[in-house]
Amino acid sequence: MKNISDNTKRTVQREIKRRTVISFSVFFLCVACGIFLFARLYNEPTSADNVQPTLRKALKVNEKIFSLFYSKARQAKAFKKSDAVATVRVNGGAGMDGILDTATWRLKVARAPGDTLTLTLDDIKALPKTEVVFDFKCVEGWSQVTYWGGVRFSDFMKKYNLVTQSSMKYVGMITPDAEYYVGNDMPSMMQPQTLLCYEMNGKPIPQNQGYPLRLIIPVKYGIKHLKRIGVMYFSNDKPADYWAERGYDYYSGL
Ligand SMILES: Nc1nc2c(c(=O)[nH]1)N[C@H]1C(S)=C(S)[C@@H](COP(=O)(O)O)O[C@H]1N2
Ligand SMILES: [Mo]
Repeated sequence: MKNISDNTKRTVQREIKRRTVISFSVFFLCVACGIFLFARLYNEPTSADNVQPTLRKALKVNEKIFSLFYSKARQAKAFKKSDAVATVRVNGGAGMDGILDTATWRLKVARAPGDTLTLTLDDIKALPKTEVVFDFKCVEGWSQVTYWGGVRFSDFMKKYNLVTQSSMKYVGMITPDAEYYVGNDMPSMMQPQTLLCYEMNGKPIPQNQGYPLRLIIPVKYGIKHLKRIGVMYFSNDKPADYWAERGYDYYSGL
């Protein structure tokens, strides 16, 4: 090392300095860009669905990716009945006012405009019963393993010959008072764990958890599991969705 000339030393020093300046410049540029982009996103006016258009675009890309990898075979992890909690958390009371009486309640299935099929709870119970135990997840951040029984949505569609309806893209559901409503994509609805559900822990569903009939759709977050179904309809356009209107992801898949 003794032989390194002063000239070479100076060149090396200069190179170190040059690189240091470049590193710091790039670093500060990145920080500045980050602040600028964040400020722009933060100040972006929200659109009709209460979300900044840029964030909405990102959610759309997410949805495309998830839909692409989604197949009918995909199922939520199944649990044993003994894993299920005894006390099931109650969450969300929109469209749940008052006590529902099955003497007057009917499930209204809008096959097409002006063509509505009207069913009683006994009509639904007459179909084969299927049970599912899965980890119920709410977007608020809690989850619990719960145990449900009812009729597979796909069995229901077959039984009532809803063939053209099942070729449509979405199923919409509305509470009897129209206060809560959701839309779900047909592949998720036809998935074998999706139930028109009338039992929880082997007993009729309690009033506040969706009596007499609720949706259980294990491949989706809780917001999509509409309690107390009044009306069901089919559409190629996205049905109105309570939480999507308030800024949540429409797809809300797990
Ligand atoms: N009719 C109706 N269904 C609803 C809701 C609601 O407010 N009204 N909330 C949803 C949400 S956010 C969750 S997490 C689940 C909770 O179901 P649970 O009360 O049986 O736990 O119901 C969903 N279905
Ligand atoms: Mo939820």
